[in-house]
Amino acid sequence: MRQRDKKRDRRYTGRLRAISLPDIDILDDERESAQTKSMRTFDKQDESLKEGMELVEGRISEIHSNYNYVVESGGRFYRATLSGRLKQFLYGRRSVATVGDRVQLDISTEPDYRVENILPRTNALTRYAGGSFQKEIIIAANIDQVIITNSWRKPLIKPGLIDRYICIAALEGLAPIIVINKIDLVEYPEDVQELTEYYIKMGYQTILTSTLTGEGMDSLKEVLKDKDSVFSGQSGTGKSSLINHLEPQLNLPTSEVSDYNEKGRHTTTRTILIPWSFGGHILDTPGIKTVNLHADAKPEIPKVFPGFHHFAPNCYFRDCSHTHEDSCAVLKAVEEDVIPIERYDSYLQLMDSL
Ligand SMILES: Nc1nc2c(ncn2[C@@H]2O[C@H](COP(=O)(O)OP(=O)(O)OP(=O)(O)O)[C@@H](O)[C@H]2O)c(=O)[nH]1
Ligand SMILES: [Mg+2]
Ligand SMILES: [Zn+2]
Repeated sequence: MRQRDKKRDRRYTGRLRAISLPDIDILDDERESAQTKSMRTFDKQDESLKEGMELVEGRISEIHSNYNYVVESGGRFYRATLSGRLKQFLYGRRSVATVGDRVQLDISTEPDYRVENILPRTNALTRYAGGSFQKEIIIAANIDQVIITNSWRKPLIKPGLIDRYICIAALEGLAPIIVINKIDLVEYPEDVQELTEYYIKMGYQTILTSTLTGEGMDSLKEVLKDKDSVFSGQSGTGKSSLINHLEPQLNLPTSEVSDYNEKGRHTTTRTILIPWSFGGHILDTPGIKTVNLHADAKPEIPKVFPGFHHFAPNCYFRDCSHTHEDSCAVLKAVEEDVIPIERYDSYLQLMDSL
């Protein structure tokens, strides 16, 4: 294996699982050294702790600026800053921690609480900026499931976006849940059925909701109970409204979708982590315009694209790209209409984009 390939491999397989202080803004080679550095940082963190600290474990629930956080611990919320020691290690990084990160908080310095350790992540929901730099944008860390939040109309549902979220979830080991909100705006129910049929048949949990009529809200609550979930999707799909419906006292800000272009107004501007009264946590996030994957993920897409895991094992070639190969089980399923042509087109588009 060439050195370059080796590096790539290491970068994809569970990179986020292994590191504690990820750096999002630097490129390949620098990234490598920063990663080694962050590992060393994590090892050293403990060694250089001051005496007399009173460390409690908590979780970052809001980020106010680079080094200013709200940390939840045992049901209490602490305004905290990153300790000088950690800042020194992490000097120059633009984004050090993410909402959902588990940390150790020194509460002996009340009222100036300090984050003294950032613990390694189990997973993260990550998307990438477009263009050749592919800057990493970590939406949330240490979560169980992604609520892929769509609205039927206002803004119009984009199934291609669902496909991309499902791929990211599969790559990071998160459970994807498809929510189609504003179901009260549906004119022809058979349209919804046509769109959701494939996902449901392939085993993806799909919930139709309306915060106006209350439809589907009990099923949604059932899925959220005792889990840590992140609501992600386009602006205006109703992420904050769904959360408010389940937990009215939160009273999160929401606003009308523009009549002119059916776009949301980016009402939620930063990610927050909140405990549900019925167990588990919720992360409300700002609306996104697009979801890009990293080019390194391309070889995995033929295996993780929605539903393809049911077919790909029957392809003649193990690394089948499902495009030109003989004896391709995916192409056969497309021919037989088991995989709708729209999903296959979406697959080609995603592969093309990487
Ligand atoms: N018709 C209809 N409108 C809804 C429903 N749920 C939410 N809305 C409306 O959709 C608009 C946008 O809702 P928000 O909750 O602000 O959407 P969001 O996804 O949080 O948007 P961002 O914070 O910008 O990402 C509001 O005017 C809500 O009243 C629904 O089930 N049906
Ligand atoms: Mg919102
Ligand atoms: Zn194939």
